[in-house]
Amino acid sequence: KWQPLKRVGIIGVPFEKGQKKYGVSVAPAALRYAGLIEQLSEIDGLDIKDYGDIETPGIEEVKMENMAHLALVSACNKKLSARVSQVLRDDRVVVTIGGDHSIGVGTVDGHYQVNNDMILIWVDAHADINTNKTSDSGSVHGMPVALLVKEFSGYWPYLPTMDWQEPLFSIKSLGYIGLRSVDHYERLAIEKYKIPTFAMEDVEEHGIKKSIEHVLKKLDPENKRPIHVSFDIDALDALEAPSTGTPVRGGLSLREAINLMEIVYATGRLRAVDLVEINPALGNENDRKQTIEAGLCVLKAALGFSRRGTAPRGVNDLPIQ
Ligand code: 6HN
Ligand code: MN
Ligand code: MN
Ligand code: MN
Repeated sequence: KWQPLKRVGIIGVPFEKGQKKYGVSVAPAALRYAGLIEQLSEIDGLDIKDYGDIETPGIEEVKMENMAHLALVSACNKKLSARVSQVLRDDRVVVTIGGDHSIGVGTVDGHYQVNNDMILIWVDAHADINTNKTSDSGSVHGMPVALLVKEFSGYWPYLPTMDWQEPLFSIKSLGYIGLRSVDHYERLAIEKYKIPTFAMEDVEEHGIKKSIEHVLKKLDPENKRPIHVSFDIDALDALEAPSTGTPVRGGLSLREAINLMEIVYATGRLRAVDLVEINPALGNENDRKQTIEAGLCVLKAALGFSRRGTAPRGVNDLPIQ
């Protein structure tokens, strides 16, 4: 019954206030400049529509303990959530290009509004499940999962400007792949709520194919729920994707990430992908190029690009002289 949706909608989110470094907001422009739309359009049968960028200028800040730029993060995500819902209602797979990972609040919220049976695969070096009480950084890009899940509402104070976002998504519909930099309370949360998690040690033990298959089976044994993949480029090894704000060595190879995405694509149930935390301002020209290329490879795999190649449609012989 399920088959891959060949219609795709692209959203850019030039937002970087969920963390402290300059440059991650440049990624949507850098990916577009590198040929994002053109490269995706070359995939067999894809119909791409660009919904443009989410801009959030001129928002007045509010003060919140150990949580920087809450009002800006909130305003951006509110707009983003509505746009994500719109793309899904247009019957397109939504591809959101960040921006830092705080934008996961908007993408998942917007997806949940349309498909409340969705499952979420968080592919990341980090678990991004801190609250403002457990975070060492005060950066919201380390908190999106904690903001989204209903089981965490009791761990948050009242958050001014966030009234639009009702955390309804259940932590039982969440799985992790690629973790290797997990804070103490984040690990406690993973254990307490038994979040299906394939940290790098587990990927090592089972391989990437079994890892993603286990997570999908655990969250959705009947293979009937829409899938959202939130892909932080720092899930990749820092040698594969150096231009990112919080790189961690010893991560996924690009081959593993591509394979993960191919497997998700093959389910036919992928409805949303986020690609976040590419920071073109970090590293040298070569780092930047390598990181952007890696991001494009991951997205192409998610949208059906085949490494085997595809024969021309409706043709069964080579051209004759
Ligand atoms: N990201 N756990 C650290 C923190 O500051 O809370 C790192 C978060 C990184 C977030 O890469 O999306
Ligand atoms: Mn992240
Ligand atoms: Mn990360
Ligand atoms: Mn990061």
